[in-house]
Amino acid sequence: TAAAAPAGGRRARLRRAAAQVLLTNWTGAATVPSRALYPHQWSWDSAFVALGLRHISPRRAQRELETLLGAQWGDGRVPHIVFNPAVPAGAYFPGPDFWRSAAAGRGAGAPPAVHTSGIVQPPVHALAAWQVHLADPAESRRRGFLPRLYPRLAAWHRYLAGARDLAGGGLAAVVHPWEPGLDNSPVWDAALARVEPAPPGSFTRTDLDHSPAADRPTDLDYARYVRLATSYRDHAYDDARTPHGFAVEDPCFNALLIASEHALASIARAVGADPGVHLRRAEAATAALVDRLWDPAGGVFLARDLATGAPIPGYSVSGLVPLIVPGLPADVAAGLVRTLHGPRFGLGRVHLVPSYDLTAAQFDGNRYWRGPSWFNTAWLIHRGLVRHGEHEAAGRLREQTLTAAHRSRFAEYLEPYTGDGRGIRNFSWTAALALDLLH
Ligand code: 2M8
Repeated sequence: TAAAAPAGGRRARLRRAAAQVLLTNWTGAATVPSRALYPHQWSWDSAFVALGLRHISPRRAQRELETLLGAQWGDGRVPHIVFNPAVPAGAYFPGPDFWRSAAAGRGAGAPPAVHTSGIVQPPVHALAAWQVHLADPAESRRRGFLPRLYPRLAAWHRYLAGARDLAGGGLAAVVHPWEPGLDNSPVWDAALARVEPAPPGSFTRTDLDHSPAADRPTDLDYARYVRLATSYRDHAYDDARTPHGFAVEDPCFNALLIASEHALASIARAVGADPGVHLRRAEAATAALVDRLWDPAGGVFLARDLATGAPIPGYSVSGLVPLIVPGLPADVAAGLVRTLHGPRFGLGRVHLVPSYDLTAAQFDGNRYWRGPSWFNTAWLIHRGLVRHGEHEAAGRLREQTLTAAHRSRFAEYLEPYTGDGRGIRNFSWTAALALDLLH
């Protein structure tokens, strides 16, 4: 179902509509993913938003990242949510009164005056910061954007490469299914099943006020998410002390860290610092990624469960995202491209790239990260295809993504076979990444 390219007039309309979404979702210092469902600042959303915003207002794109990194903790972690104090505490669960960052996170250096969550999300920020700089280098220099961001981004990467290398194998681990951003992916099912759910009635979900239950994680998923987050909080968000009930090395998370480490080398060069440390770290992490997570038989990267030490069987879009990694061995890249076009992901035959294996029993085309196609992963795969010279496939994916963004009114995600929008509309990263693909 490769869609026809939107013609000139349609492109201009799409551009205007996408810009309008970003204007509406801008709160004065940052962009919310959605006014209703996600009324605060999210970490990787902001990085994707900045990539689009730079085409409308490079200055605003800089502010987006500055606001997020302004809430960074002393230990280097960048929280996955920065709470907006103007939004009522009960508008989103789990909110500031659940995470209690300033008190519980004091030992880890949580900022005293900003409320944040205590977990993280994929590190797309250096990659975004470098692109934002390139959009208007003069404005960036005038505002001292890179010199101010560089130490913060470097500390963020040091946290992930240090405290989060739980297995000591050279990759960062995620300790909650919200951290990789692919919340209820079937890949987490087995690891999550070992987590004792929080008692029913001990918390109240707010997401179901805004999105159909069939498109969202289940109550049982949430009970386990709550248990894990509570335990981390009650151990002062200390990675060494917390008995992590969930610890996984995720390919998408680590691929983004590597791509961002390359971007950080460019940033280092621009501010007169040594890029060597970043390039060496990127090279070592790429070797670890291939060594620990590549599955040559499947032609995909698999997550590794640190509780069992074994790879997690299950093909997720996360395992294809390493296509963005510079310097990936050629046979690995070729394997990923083959898998993308194969029956499990059906590139060109379904809409965008499904978040989970189309042929698997767990595939559910409506439910969040268990099958629907998402625009951020499509954008990453597009970038990976371009990197590996797959221009025709990249061009088709780009046109499909633009058409789908328009037709679905910037849906959060799509049913892959019909291309129908799911979740909420006017979703920020959908609009931002469509804008970026228009340029
Ligand atoms: C979703 O996750 C949040 C929790 O962080 C939620 O379900 O409430 C995910 O899609 C995540 O990747 C995304 O960053 C976030 C905000 O768009 O929503």
